[in-house]
Amino acid sequence: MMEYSEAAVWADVRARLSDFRFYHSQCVADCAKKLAARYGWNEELAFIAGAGHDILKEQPREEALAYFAAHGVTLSPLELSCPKLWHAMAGALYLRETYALPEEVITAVRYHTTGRTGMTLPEKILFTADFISDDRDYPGVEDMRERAKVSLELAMEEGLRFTIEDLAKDCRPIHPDTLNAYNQIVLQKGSVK
Ligand code: DGI
Ligand code: FE
Ligand code: FE
Repeated sequence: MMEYSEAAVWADVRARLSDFRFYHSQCVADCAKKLAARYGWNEELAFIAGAGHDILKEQPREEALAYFAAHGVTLSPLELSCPKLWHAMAGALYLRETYALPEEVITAVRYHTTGRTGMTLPEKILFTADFISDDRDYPGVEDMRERAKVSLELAMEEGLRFTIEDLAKDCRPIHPDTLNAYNQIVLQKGSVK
C-alpha cells in the first residue's frame, strides 16, 4: 500500500478526472476544510477527503462492476440499477486499498452520495461540502450555504429533501441509505407530526 500522501492523491485525481470534475474536487476539498475548521474535524483530512471523494466518478461501468466483483462486494438490485451510486462505493474501496487513509476519510467518501443512518462528523462535512462548494450554482445554493453556517444537519436536511424530491419526480429509485439519513435528521429535530 502506498504511504498516505496528499500530493499522490491529487495527482491521481487529476489523472482520472476531466477538468470539470477536477475543479469540482478542488472546490469540495476547500469547502470541506472550511467546514472542518468550523465544526471541529481535522482540516487536512477534510481536504484530502474532498480531493478524493469523486476519484472514480468517471470509471467505466464495466470496470466498476469488475472492481466490485474482485472485492467481493455484492450490489443490491437497486444499487445495480443506479450507476450514479457506484462511484462512492468504488471510490472508498480504491482509496482504502491504494492510500493509507484513515477510515474516517474512507467512510466519508463511501457515504457522500446517499448519506446513511448515524453519520459521523466527517461524513456530514463531506456530504455538505459536496452540496455547497464554490462551483455549485443550482437555484437555492445560497440558502444551503446559509444553512450550513447554522448547522450541518440543517443543510443536509434540505439537501436530502431536494435529492429525494428530484429522484421521485423522475421516477427514479431512492436508496434506503438516503431515506434513512433524511428520516433520522427529521426525527432528531423533535417536532414530528
Ligand atoms: O458526484 P457528484 O455529482 O458531485 O454528487 P453525488 O455524489 O452526490 O451524486 C449525485 C447523483 O447521485 C445525482 O445524480 C443523484 C444521485 N443519487 C443520490 N442519491 C440517490 C441517487 N440516485 C438514486 N437513484 N438514489 C439515491 O438515493
Ligand atoms: Fe460524488
Ligand atoms: Fe462530488
